[in-house]
Amino acid sequence: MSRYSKDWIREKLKVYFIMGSNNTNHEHEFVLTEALKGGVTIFQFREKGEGSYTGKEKIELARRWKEICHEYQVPFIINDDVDLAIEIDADGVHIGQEDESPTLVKKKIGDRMLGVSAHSIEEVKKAIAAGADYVGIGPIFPTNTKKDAKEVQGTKLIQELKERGIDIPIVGIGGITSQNAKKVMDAGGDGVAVISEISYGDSPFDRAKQLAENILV
Ligand code: 3NM
Repeated sequence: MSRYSKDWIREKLKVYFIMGSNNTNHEHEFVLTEALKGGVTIFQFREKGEGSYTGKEKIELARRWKEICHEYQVPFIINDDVDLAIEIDADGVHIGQEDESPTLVKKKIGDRMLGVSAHSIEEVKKAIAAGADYVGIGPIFPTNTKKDAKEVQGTKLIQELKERGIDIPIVGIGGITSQNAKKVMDAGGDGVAVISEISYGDSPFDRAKQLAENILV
């Protein structure tokens, strides 16, 4: 069981911002705060890759960013790092197919939220069986942010999940901008997850606001 209802999760997934300290040219806390002010509804801490923080510094950064998100009543999700999520009492964990098994992760995190990246009907079904609260489907459009992203799949899988009546909250990811976000929602997505659209904007506030406006219509 999760501490959150499906409806609550669907609401929160709408404007899903993901960032690590190396995903921006701005001062990173500024980006996070501006994005939250602009209308982000859930945040994922994805601290990985070149120049990212590790060890104590990573823990401190996560703790700080969680506090900031909570000032805006925005849930704080951690990518991959289950131990960190438990240590700082994050609201959830997001894992990929290469990470620990979702069943095991769900056991460890208890009633916190579990998100799983999935690229096929089978992977979605497995995630549901393991107790996932939502699935991330991508890459919807070409992305430069994730170097090992799978083949671009458009909104096909999202549509297929809806057609088959597979009932789990869905967030699309990969190359999403305020211009193309509506396509994800029209296909049946509950929300859009973005990194660069917000993190590299001249004004992360404007980018988040625009994204929220374009999908919340
Ligand atoms: N996961 P941007 S694509 C983190 O396909 C991530 O599962 C993906 O960054 C997947 O919004 C992606 O800058 C990168 O394209 C998203």
